[in-house]
Amino acid sequence: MTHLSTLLFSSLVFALGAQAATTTTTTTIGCCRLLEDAFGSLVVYPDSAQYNSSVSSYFFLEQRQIPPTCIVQPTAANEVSNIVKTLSSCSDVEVAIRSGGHSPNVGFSNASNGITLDLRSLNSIVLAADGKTVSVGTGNQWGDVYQKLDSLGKTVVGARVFDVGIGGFLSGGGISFFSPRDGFGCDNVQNFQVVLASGAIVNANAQENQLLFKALKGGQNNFGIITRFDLFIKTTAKFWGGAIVTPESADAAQLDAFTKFKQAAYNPLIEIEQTFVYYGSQKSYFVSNNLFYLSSSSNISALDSFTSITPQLSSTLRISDVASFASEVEAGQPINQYTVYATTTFPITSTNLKLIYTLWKTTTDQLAATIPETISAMTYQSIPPPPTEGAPKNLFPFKDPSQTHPLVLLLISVYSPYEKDYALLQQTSKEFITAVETLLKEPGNGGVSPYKYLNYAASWQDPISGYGAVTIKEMKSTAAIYDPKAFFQTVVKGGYKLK
Ligand SMILES: Cc1cc2nc3c(=O)[nH]c(=O)nc-3n(C[C@H](O)[C@H](O)[C@H](O)COP(=O)(O)OP(=O)(O)OC[C@H]3O[C@@H](n4cnc5c(N)ncnc54)[C@H](O)[C@@H]3O)c2cc1C
Ligand SMILES: *C1O[C@H](CO)[C@@H](O)[C@H](O)[C@H]1NC(C)=O
Ligand SMILES: *[C@@H]1O[C@H](CO)[C@@H](O)[C@H](O)[C@H]1NC(C)=O
Ligand SMILES: *[C@@H]1O[C@H](CO)[C@@H](O)[C@H](O)[C@H]1NC(C)=O
Repeated sequence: MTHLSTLLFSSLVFALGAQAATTTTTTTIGCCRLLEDAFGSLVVYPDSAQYNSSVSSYFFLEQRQIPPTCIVQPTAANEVSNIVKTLSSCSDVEVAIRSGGHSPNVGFSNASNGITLDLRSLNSIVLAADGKTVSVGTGNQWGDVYQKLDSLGKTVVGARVFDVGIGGFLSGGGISFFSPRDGFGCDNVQNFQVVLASGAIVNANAQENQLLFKALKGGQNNFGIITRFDLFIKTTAKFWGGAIVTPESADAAQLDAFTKFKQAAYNPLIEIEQTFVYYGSQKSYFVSNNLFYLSSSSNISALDSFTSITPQLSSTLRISDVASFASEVEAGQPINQYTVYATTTFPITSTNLKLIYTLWKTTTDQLAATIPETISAMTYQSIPPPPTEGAPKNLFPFKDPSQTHPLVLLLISVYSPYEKDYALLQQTSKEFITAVETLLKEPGNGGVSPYKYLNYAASWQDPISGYGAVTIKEMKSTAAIYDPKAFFQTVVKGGYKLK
């Protein structure tokens, strides 16, 4: 449609829509005009600079492709509330909720031909007077929060990558440098400020709206729009960490080190991401270990099995702060790529990491034969321990630390600079996870946990099913209380749905 005909068409619909505003508006552009009538310049359309900058700020190319009809950019919770009320007077409209835009899953935080609520202007960061919590708008990037707190010797349990958003990360779980000690990011939320489908703005915490409080820790966008997170502040000194890169020749030693690390007594001060990676542009395999030890002294001995592996191509191990580490991890991420993330979880055995690695190399060699520029990465890390006895619960199926400590969280990510390869990336990730789970189910290989980390899951996976039947039943009754018309499960189509 040309710009002119869009304008003519929309002013016609606007005239009709305005007349019929008390009933329903049946087109997306009509709904955009209703919003514009109420919120003016917060509503932006294709071809404007604000619209372009919102679309191009999605981290992955597949989320930038087909544009929404309009994007609404609220700056405060009461605007979000009024926007939700207006949206409920529109029918047949698809709505997307977007914070940091880091989901790789197409349509999870955008609505092609729909209306995207871009929450990035909800970006205040306010320290409570008592110094115990910090109120963080969902639109911030974690790095902004770290920069504010580092200089005070304080921090929060957020992403390990500077530019990841608050909203998706915390509503899906959230794994931080501090997670081996402090649990998931969502377990360190004191209060969620939430806009419900009715437009009501409520608080969910250990005293108020307790069912909603639990449901938001892993339920992502099924219950409401979280506008603000009040996060418990942790005191932290600078700590030891960084990345060591080794060549393919060290792969066996690396697998051995991670196996020993998982089989040793649990140490809540150690956080490790061990990533096997292939760069098509260099036709080379590497291992990159992100190693962190939460102590301001350089405790080399606890991580000796990793730091002594040679040859090292590079090492950035040092004492530093959260913002510096998060910037470093961000710089290591491939950018401007079509990407699929997929995941599984399993208990360690003496041999299973090695067996999975062999499958991954075969998969990667095959992918590189079709997409020479591909990047393929597989990361092993740990599942954060569950909340301690008596603390508020999350939705995840773990009761005590003995259930999480042996678990390995596997993330595979496959990349191409070309849209034409996206279907192959999906197929490759699916075949790989299926092969890994088949292998793990063979006698002696450890088995597979039903838990799949929602923030790493592919669109073809179903992480909510891993929470278990009892929890899902509870989530459904919570949704029936807080969103009786199931706005967040039907109008907000993107994401893993309870239905
Ligand atoms: C480069 C990179 C690094 C990463 N690093 C980490 C890491 O260290 N640890 C980790 O655990 N994960 C990490 N992840 C995964 C990350 O947690 C998820 O991608 C997460 O969903 C990103 O949140 P976002 O707000 O940026 O995403 P978005 O794409 O904006 O949102 C993701 C989903 O959450 C929903 N949502 C967003 N905001 C709200 C809200 N306010 N209320 C209700 N629903 C909402 C959206 O509708 C969407 O379905 C990383 C991802 C990338 C791409
Ligand atoms: C949004 O999601 C749709 C699927 O609903 C997808 O086809 C499209 O590429 C995405 N568009 C944008 C602008 O992110
Ligand atoms: C917005 O992006 C479109 C498509 O890339 C481009 O044609 C247009 O000039 C851009 N407009 C502005 C104002 O940046
Ligand atoms: C160093 O590591 C050892 C072995 O893991 C541990 O016992 C000790 O407490 C650590 N010291 C510091 C300062 O963290």
